[in-house]
Amino acid sequence: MKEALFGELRTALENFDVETAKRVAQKVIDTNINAIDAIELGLLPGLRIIGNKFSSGEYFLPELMLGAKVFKEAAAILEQKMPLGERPTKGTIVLGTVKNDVHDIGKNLVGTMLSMAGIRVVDIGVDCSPEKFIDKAIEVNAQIIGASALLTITMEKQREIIEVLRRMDLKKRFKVVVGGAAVDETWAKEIGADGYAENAQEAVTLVSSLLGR
Ligand code: B1M
Repeated sequence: MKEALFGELRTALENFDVETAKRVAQKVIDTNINAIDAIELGLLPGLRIIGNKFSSGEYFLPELMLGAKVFKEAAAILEQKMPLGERPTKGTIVLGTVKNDVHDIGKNLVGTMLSMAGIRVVDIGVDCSPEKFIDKAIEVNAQIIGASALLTITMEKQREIIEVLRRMDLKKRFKVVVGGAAVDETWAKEIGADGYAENAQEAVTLVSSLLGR
């Protein structure tokens, strides 16, 4: 049953069929199937297929945008069912996508999973300058700044956040974690980040351990 529904989600995404994707997402909820599995095993593989077709030149930007729209609308239904983390919160992270980068699907997923783990997430959106991350972290008294980057031309902005923190003598006050398809562990070490997570689950483990739990 659940494999069939995950397959339907993947196909709906591949066909840019938003109504079917939403209907199947609702069925996942109604039948008490794990919403995270539905995202990871249904929606994400569909999005990956679209991304690969974009890489190979079969698809162009409009298809990429349509795919993202179908993903977001179906994921919004699935995310409603995810349990919120226990209270009080374990700590606060300011989470955003770096300057000149508008990809937010992965960041949102990371934010949802962190919230579910009881971590307070202050999401500052996309296209965020280093100053925006830092000002917000000061304002909400966060322990961690999380920066997502999906493009090789924007990953450099993660380094900038750390450089600005050093210039402001705030590097010791905030831990910086990085992620996103463009980056890896080696990059995180090179720029002096406090951690790298490959996916949302790893982000929860990393952030929880940096918060000392
Ligand atoms: Co864009 N795009 N895109 N795109 N897009 C990629 C990233 C690309 C790899 C596609 C490709 O060529 N195969 C490519 C980048 C190439 C590169 O630089 N290496 C690319 C390009 C080139 C572009 C444009 C430049 C295209 C153009 O205009 N010609 C343009 C750039 C716009 C901009 O940002 N300035 C562009 C635009 C777009 C859309 C707007 C159409 C849309 C985004 C919509 C949105 O997000 N609201 C889009 C999409 C959908 C993609 C792909 C297909 C899917 C990205 C995604 O959401 N993946 C993508 C291809 C791909 O990645 N296979 C692609 C699913 C998501 C769950 O994964 O974001 O990796 P991800 O997040 C993961 C982990 O990385 C990690 O956890 C998440 C969950 O597991 N993670 C973190 C993420 N952030 C983290 C932060 C953490 C920790 C972990 O701590 C803080």
